[in-house]
Amino acid sequence: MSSYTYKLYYFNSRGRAEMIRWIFAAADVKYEDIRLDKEQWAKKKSEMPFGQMPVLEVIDGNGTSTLIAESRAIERFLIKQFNLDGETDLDCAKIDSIQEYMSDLFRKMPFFESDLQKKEKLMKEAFEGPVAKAYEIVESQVGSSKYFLGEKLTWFDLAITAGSDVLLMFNPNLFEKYPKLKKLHSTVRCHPNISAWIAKRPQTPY
Ligand SMILES: N[C@@H](CCC(=O)N[C@@H](CS)C(=O)NCC(=O)O)C(=O)O
Repeated sequence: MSSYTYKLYYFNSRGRAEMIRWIFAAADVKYEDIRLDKEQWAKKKSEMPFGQMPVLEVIDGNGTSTLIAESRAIERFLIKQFNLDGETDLDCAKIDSIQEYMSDLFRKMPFFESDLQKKEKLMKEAFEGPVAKAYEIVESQVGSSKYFLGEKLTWFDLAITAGSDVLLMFNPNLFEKYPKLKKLHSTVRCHPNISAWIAKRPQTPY
């Protein structure tokens, strides 16, 4: 188990920090979940490596502190620390591959469109087109085991579940045609450490 202590800096929202929080939850590792408001962030921004959050502060046994910026870098570091990757290099590559594909999909989603009418139209098109295609592909790769790659919970199970939670806010019928993904989503959300986190996390709109 890790000998580091951790402080995670982000806003009071799920956003780009939630997957990191799920990784801590799955591994049952304690950390300080520091949520800054706008005023606190204005004072802290210049201390952060790239002037953005999330940032993970890692403090080793000698008290030496390292700041890690970029959500993906933080996730990868913790996945290694807490052994949440696939069991073999090939399994790791399989989940990297599918996650990169899903990340492209998420980057193209119109989450931040400010024109609400336009957003509704773009969302409908996205769910009928690229989302349906991606979920069909992932569904075809889900086997009969407990998690995506067998009996071991990996970060991909966390990523697809947390990602689907975001899509479900816009389309509650997301899983209509994808029973295996629906089951995986429910299995991960019912994992004792994840369900405990979901129950106790601060309630925020996104
Ligand atoms: N690529 C970065 C993007 C980080 C990012 O855009 N952070 C936003 C919040 S989601 C931020 O810090 N905004 C405040 C600012 O730039 O002052 C990551 O994935 O961590």
